[in-house]
Amino acid sequence: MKTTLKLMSLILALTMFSCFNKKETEYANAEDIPVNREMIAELTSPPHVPTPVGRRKAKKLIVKMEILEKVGEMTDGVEYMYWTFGGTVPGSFIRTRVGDEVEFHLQNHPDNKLPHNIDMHAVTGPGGGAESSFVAPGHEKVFSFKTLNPGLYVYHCATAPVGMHIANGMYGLILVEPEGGLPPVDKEYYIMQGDFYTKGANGERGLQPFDMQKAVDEKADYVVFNGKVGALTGDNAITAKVGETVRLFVGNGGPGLVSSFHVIGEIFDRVHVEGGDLINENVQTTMIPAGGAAMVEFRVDVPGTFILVDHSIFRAFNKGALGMLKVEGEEDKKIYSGEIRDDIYLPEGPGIQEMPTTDELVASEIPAKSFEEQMEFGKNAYMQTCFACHQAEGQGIPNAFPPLANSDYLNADVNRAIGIVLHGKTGEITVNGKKYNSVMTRQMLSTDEIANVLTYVYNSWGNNKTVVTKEMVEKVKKSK
Ligand code: HEC
Ligand SMILES: [Cu+2]
Repeated sequence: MKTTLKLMSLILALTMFSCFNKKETEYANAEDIPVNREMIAELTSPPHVPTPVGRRKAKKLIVKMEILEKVGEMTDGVEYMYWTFGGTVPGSFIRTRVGDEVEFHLQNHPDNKLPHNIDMHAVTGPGGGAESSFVAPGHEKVFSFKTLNPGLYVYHCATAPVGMHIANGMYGLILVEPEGGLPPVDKEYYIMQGDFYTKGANGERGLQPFDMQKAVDEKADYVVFNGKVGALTGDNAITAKVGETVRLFVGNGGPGLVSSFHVIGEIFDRVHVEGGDLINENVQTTMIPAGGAAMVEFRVDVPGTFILVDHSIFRAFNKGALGMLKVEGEEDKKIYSGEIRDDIYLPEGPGIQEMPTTDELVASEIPAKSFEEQMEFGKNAYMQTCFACHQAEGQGIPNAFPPLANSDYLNADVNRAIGIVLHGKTGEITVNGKKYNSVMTRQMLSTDEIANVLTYVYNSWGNNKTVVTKEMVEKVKKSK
């Protein structure tokens, strides 16, 4: 009698146990996944992302997001009144898993001027939450939703005029991981492109107001990653070590432009196309629509600085859509040799010859006969070789390429400048009070061309009018 009772209770306990232990994959619909316990969501500012969900069970996830309207720097000397989710552009990264019940608290700071709301593309419901979250300054709105579909989703403000709220920076990403989480990687980063429209032209100083007409015409003054020019360059570059796997959560807030996302010198091993389940492999450039996202994964095999761009390339070099991934570690000459040789190629000649010495090169060129000619030839050389990085007026690109215009570094030491053009330059330098830590490759120019191009640079844009001669260049060359 006693044993049967024991047996029965054991069976009962076992069935109860297995019932509670029911595997989540057995739920046909994500909405049936039970949530156990409550948890405050970790929110992070770009380029960082919260801890992966890993094997954690679905939970009631409490998200507290504060809207802040605040002035920030678009680029050197240019300020902008950003409207933000969580104080940054893009807004705080939200990381959830399928089956989570998200209790969203949208807080509009009392110092703000305007009402806002949030439309999350991860939400199944009217307006993606916009209708329930419209909140005036000094108020908090609460609504809740269940994450049904795994993927990487954009969220944004959807208060009229919608385009204006987005253009001012009101967008971010929410990730819904599948059960068990995404496969682990070594490094994860959060990057989001956006286009900005200012009353003044690109670079015009001061606090720049939003320009509605330019936005309607989609004529962006700035196209940037993470809200400003240089958010991911120089000291702000994202980093990895040789051999590590990297996952980029890349979004595009728009409001107007589609991004052709590319990393110079890398091939994406895997791309979650449009942030969904479809995986494409071996991709060079992935298209990220306005209001869309992608997860991009690759292993870094060699050291160096890899440049992130919108491959609509003027946006990268002239409007700011340029970031950097700095990879440290051992070189692998099998994968990438670096420059081995520079030979002369003569299609009609008897095969490959050696590079001639500088003297031979000089002899075959017509040297400049006057200062005016030096300036003319120098300008040509500048527009062919230096312009891409240092820009047309020598103004450079903040945090990436130092200015040659009015450069204290340039003016302080002509032999050093000659050396830089001859041999290239790496390592930290300070130009006009700003630090740069990047790479300028050796410029393949003859002694005459170096003399001309530097004479042009020294006699333009407020520099100290040094005239650089071929002899000066040769002296530096020999002194090496
Ligand atoms: C591929 C991009 C690139 C090109 C092309 C390039 N530079 Fe640079 N240059 C740089 C970078 C990056 C630095 C800063 C290097 C560092 O951080 O150590 C630099 C630094 C300099 C500096 C010293 C810093 C300053 O602002 O005064 C001079 C002078 C200079 N470059 C001249 C030239 C000239 C002249 C040319 C053309 C013949 C040229 N560069 C072509 C990228 C470039
Ligand atoms: Cu808004």
